[in-house]
Amino acid sequence: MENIREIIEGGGRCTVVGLGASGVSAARLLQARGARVAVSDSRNEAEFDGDFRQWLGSAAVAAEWGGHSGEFLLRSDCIVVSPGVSLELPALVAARRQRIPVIGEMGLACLFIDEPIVAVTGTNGKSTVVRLLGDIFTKSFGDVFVGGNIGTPVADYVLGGDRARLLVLEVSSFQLDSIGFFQPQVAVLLNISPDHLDRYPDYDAYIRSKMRVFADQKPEQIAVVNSDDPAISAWPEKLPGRVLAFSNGRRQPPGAWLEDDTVIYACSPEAEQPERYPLPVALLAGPNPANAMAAIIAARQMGCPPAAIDQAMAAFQGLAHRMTPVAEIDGVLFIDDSKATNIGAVQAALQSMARPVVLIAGGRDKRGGYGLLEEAVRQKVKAMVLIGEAREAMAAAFASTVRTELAADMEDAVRRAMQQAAPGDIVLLSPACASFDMFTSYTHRGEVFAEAVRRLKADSATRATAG
Ligand code: UMA
Ligand code: ADP
Repeated sequence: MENIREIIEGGGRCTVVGLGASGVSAARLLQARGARVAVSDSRNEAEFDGDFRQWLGSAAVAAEWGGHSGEFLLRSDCIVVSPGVSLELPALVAARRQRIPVIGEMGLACLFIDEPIVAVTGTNGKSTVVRLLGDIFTKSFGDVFVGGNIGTPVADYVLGGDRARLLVLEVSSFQLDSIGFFQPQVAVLLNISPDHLDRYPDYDAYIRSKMRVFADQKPEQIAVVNSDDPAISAWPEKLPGRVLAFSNGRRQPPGAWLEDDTVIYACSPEAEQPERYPLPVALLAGPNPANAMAAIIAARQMGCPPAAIDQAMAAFQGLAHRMTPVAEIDGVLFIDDSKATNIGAVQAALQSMARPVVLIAGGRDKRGGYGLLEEAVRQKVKAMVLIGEAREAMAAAFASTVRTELAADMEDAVRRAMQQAAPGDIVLLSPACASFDMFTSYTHRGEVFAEAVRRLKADSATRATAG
C-alpha cells in the first residue's frame, strides 16, 4: 500500500465515498497529507453542517451529492470508502476493474501509523474488550489511543499529531474488508456468529472477513482466539502469527481458561506457575468472562504488569445496555441488554442465566435466522414477548419452543413480561434485532425500556401503599 501513500503525498486525486464520521476525518487527513480531495455522498449537500461545507469550499474539494456515479469516481487516482458503504456499489466495482486502488478509512489511517496496534474484532464483545483494554493500557503505560468502530475514527489520531504509546482499535468486518495491509501486534478474535448478512453474500463470506484480521501478521505477532467458538476453531488455514487461545473450560497453555470465577493465564505451554486473575462482579456478568480472558492475554502479551490488570478490572463497570441490571420489582429482576442486536449476543446472554427468563426481543430483522437460538430459548426462557417488525416472524420461529406474545410497544412489552414473570425470574431485553424500526439507536431502545421499567416500579409501589 506504499503506492497509495505515494499517490496521496504526490498530490493525486483521492475521492472519499461516504461522509459520516469516518469519511469526514479521512477527507481532512487526505488534505493534510497533500492529496487533491474529492468527496461523494448519497445524501444531499444541504444535510451537512455549515462548518464542513465551508471547509469543503476553502479546501477546493470537488463534490458529488445524492449518489455515486462511475463518471465521478473513475476520475480518481485512489478511493477511500467509509465502512457503511458497500464495496459492491456499481461505481466502486467499475473503479476496481480499472485498477484504481480502493481502501477504507482505517486502512488509510494505518498507512501513517508506526506505533503498535492491538486490534479487537468479533461479532460480539468488541466494545467491552476495547474499553477494558484501554483502561488496562492506560494504567500500565499512560498514553493510549482507543478508537475505530467504537466511535473515534483512526484518521482522527493521525490528524491529531500527538503520538500514543500504542493504539487499541475496535475493528468491524466492514473495516477489515477494505483495510489493505494490516499488521497488528496483537489481533483478538472474540467470536463469530451470523450478523450483517444483508451485506455479505453468505455466512462464510462474513467469517472470511473476520479472519482477515490475522492475515498479514508476522510469526512473532500474537493471534488471540476463542477456542470454544466452532466458527473459529473450524477455520481451515493456519494463522501466520503465534496463537494464544482462551476457553471457558479447556486448559490449554499457552492462553487463558476459567476455573470457577478466576482466569488462569499461562504464557507458554511450559509455564510452571500460571497467573491467576480473580474476576470482579462486573466481569462475571453475562459473557464477560470470555472478554476478560481475551483482554488479559492481549495485555500480558503487550507487557502490562499483572497488578495494573487487576486494578483496571476491579474498577471496570461494564458498558451501558450490555447486561445492565435496571431494577427489581416484586422479586423480578429487569436487565437491559439492548446492544444484543444479533442472535449470538442473545445466545450468550441466555447461556449465562441461572434463573428463568422472560425474554423481550424483536425489532428489525438481521436476516441471520433464529435457529441458533432455539436450544438456549428451550433451556432458559419461559415466555417471549415480541416487539417490532420481526415480531410475527419470531413468533412463528419459536411457536413450538416457548409461549410467545406480541406487544404493541416497549411499554406494553414490559407490562406483559411482568405478568408472565414470577418472583425470582429475570425479564431480559435482548432483542436479537436492530433497533431502527422503533428507535433511533440501541441506546434509545435501552433508555425507553429502563423508563418503562421505572414507571412499572412506581405503579407497583403506589399499589402497595394503597393496598
Ligand atoms: N453513505 C453513502 N453511500 C452509501 C452508504 C452511506 O454515501 O452507500 C454515506 C451516508 O450518507 C453517510 C455516511 O456514508 O453520510 C455514513 O458512513 P458510515 O455508515 O460508514 O458511518 P460513519 O459515521 O463513518 O461511522 C463508521 C462506522 N459505521 C458503520 O460501520 C456503519 C461506525 O460504526 C464507527 O464508529 C465510525 O465509522 C468510526 O470508525 C458504527 C456501526 O454501526 C457504530 N458499526 C457496525 C457495527 O458495530 O455493527 C459495523
Ligand atoms: P460489540 O462492540 O462487538 O457490539 P459489545 O461489547 O458492545 O460488543 O456487546 C454487544 C452485545 O454482545 C451485548 O449484548 C453484550 O452483552 C454481548 N456480548 C458481549 N461480549 C460478548 C461475548 N464475548 N460473546 C457473546 N456476546 C457478547
